Amino acid sequence: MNSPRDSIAVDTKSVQALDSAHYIHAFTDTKALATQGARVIVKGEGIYIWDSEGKKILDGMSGLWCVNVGYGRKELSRAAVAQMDVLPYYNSFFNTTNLPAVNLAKAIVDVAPDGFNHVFFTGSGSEGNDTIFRMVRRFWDVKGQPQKKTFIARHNAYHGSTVCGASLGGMSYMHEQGDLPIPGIAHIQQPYYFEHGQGLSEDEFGLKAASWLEEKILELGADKVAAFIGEPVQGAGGVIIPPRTYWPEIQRICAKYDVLLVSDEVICGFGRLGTWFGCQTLGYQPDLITFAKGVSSGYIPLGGVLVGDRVANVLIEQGGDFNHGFTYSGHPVACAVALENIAILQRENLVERIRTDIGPYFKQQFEALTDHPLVGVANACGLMAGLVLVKNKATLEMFAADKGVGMVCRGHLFGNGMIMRAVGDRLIIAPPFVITRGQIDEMMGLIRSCLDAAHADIKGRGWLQHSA
Ligand code: PXG
Repeated sequence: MNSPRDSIAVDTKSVQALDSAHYIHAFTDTKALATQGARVIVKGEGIYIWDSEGKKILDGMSGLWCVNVGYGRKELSRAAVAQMDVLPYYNSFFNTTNLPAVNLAKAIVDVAPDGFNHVFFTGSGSEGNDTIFRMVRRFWDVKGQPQKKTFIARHNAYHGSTVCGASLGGMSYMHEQGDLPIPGIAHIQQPYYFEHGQGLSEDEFGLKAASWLEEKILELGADKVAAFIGEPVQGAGGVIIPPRTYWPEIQRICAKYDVLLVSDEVICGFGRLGTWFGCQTLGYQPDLITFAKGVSSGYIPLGGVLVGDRVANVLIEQGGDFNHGFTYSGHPVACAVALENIAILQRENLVERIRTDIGPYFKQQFEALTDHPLVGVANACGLMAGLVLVKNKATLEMFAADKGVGMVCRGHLFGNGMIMRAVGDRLIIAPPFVITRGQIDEMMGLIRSCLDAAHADIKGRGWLQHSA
């Protein structure tokens, strides 16, 4: 009896049967899932979730990088109900507005870096990036430089699943489906020190990785390049933390060639790195910021764009109509929930706590995993972390990709009540902000015992035989 909701009676098998009969899941092989059966999640409280069999699971991924204030916050459900009772919906087209949207725009501007005074709301991060794509092109049109159209992004980046989001993203397996990327988008290599930094210090590598942007701008012609987009720390790509020299150099290059700088903060925004926005931790000032997920702690879909003064002034003063928007832009219920979510972050000092207390403790504990025989290196930034699994600790040789060692480890973690993601042979984690030191200890204990079990398993399969 480890669930406060053992009373939720769910017939797992029949839910799984209905699921496979009717529900096509995101990023899933539906046929394969039908034979295996989806895990049915029925309840969450704090940093834990429960499945329909009553199994308690420590959610090291905050849902999908979003349930930052933890599960079961009645303040948020009450905010939604109160707003639904008064005004469940009204649009922001046709010269109308609503109170929660106005108040939320103000609350977001108040926590944003200097120079950000305007917000455009969307329903998701993908729509946020689509909005930026159109907004940036509109900006250069209005400025009389319509040839400045091309976006530069990075391989292994994730910017969403819409046509534009997937095109901006650098996931080759997404590009393969549906002839992406669309024209007008170029990619450069990511700043992944473990893979590309051989022979350089981290600081040297940061400058080198930034120089790939300059090379690409020169190749395309600065007069053709509209913007560079990147995540402060790449999330879905495997928690790729750039060297500290990287972003300031990217900013210098963007300024030199008059290229707008876009920070996709769908994961890093609203506190995950210990500052309200990730660009503040990594030392750069973007022109535009995409946000979603953490703005509402995932309790309700909401995303948007923070528009810096440089872009906003041109669009507002000279742009006239911006012919773009969504039915749910500025949705009053979503905005009311997000307002309360920001109030919780402030009341409970959760962002500051990541910077000064729980973040450093988490980093120390997580990076200590580097001593494990399966771990090449483990790094954390704020409450986001990743480790790379290696076959040989001395040489840092990796396993053959087709072995799927990351998934083997993930299986052990999942089976033992701990959610961590596998991205290739990187294991990644991003726990809720409300996690305590005791819970971090519990989490690290689970991770260590699962890595031990995975190590024995992998050894048993004979995959370690040539290693030290
Ligand atoms: N930008 C970034 C940086 C993201 O992480 C999006 C945009 C798109 O947001 P929406 O709300 O449209 O999903 C994201 C979303 C994963 C994973 O595998 C990550 C995301 C979505 C789905 C899976 O880690 N991030």
